[in-house]
Amino acid sequence: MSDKKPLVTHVYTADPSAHVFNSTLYVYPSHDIPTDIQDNDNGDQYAMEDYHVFSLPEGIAGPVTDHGVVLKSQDVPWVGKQMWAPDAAEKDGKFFLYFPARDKEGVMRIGVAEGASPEGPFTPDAEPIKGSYSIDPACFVDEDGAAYLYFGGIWGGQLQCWTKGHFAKEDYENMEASGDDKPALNARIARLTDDMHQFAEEVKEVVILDPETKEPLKASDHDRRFFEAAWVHKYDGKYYFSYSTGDTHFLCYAIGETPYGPFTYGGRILEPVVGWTTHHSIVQHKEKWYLFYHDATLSGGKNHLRCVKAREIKYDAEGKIYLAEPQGP
Ligand code: FUB
Repeated sequence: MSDKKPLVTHVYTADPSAHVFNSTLYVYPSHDIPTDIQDNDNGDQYAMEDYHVFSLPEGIAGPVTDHGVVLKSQDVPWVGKQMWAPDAAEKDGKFFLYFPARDKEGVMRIGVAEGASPEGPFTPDAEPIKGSYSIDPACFVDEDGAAYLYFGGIWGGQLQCWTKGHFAKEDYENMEASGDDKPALNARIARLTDDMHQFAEEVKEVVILDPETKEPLKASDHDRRFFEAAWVHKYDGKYYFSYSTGDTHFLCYAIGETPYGPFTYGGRILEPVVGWTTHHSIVQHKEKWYLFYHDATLSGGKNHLRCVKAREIKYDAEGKIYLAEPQGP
């Protein structure tokens, strides 16, 4: 396991969202910080307060530049605590940072901040995106310019509290449905407005189908059901929705014909790494495709002190993803 070197070693980083902007490879990760808070299923130990941006002008084997703090919790009026996994997007020469955090009432929401450069800084909107909830925003801008925000995460990510159209605090303790007769909770998607600051439509569910039964994955299918860390990329005209299975610690993917899906389960990309969480992104840089991910090797296995890594992925003739070099022991 975890046979690659961390890309960044002077700070702890996690949840890497990688993009190529202006021909340069950038990574937008969470910035993990030490805390005395004990690990729990709430994720209270992930107590992050700001974001850095990193560039890799020569690709994953070259030097990494830290562009410093580009947004911090004190600058966002609605944020209470816990700035979790962010993502970035570019549209019409402007750059956008999407980020989740608990608001002052402890409810996870998603915010947006805008900047003139991929390296930040980013100026946040005063309020979270209207109608947003839960965690792990991932912005996909399609070839026609339409932009979509995917989001959601169960357990500490609170997605299980949003099945009734409002935040149902009483559903928090359940964490998720269980049983072979119930569908799994789904990630969410909404197209963004042209200015990238709001949802342009009602939030919809991202359904993952079993390739055999063509039915939505079941709640009891913890090896394959969505938990958190949504990511979408396009390869050979198809939309790939990838995600973490959380408590079973896999990174998986599913393939669809449109940004909305439904997506048919395709397989695993990465086996469990050192540390509880697994979270990733997939990006093409020059001729190659890369998986950015994290583990907790840099801190000797502390779940909340993680490090970002990258490795090449390939596609077989059927479009199935595999690691260019198999994951080591
Ligand atoms: O980094 C905090 C949380 O841990 C992220 O939002 C999840 O995806 C998991 O990696």
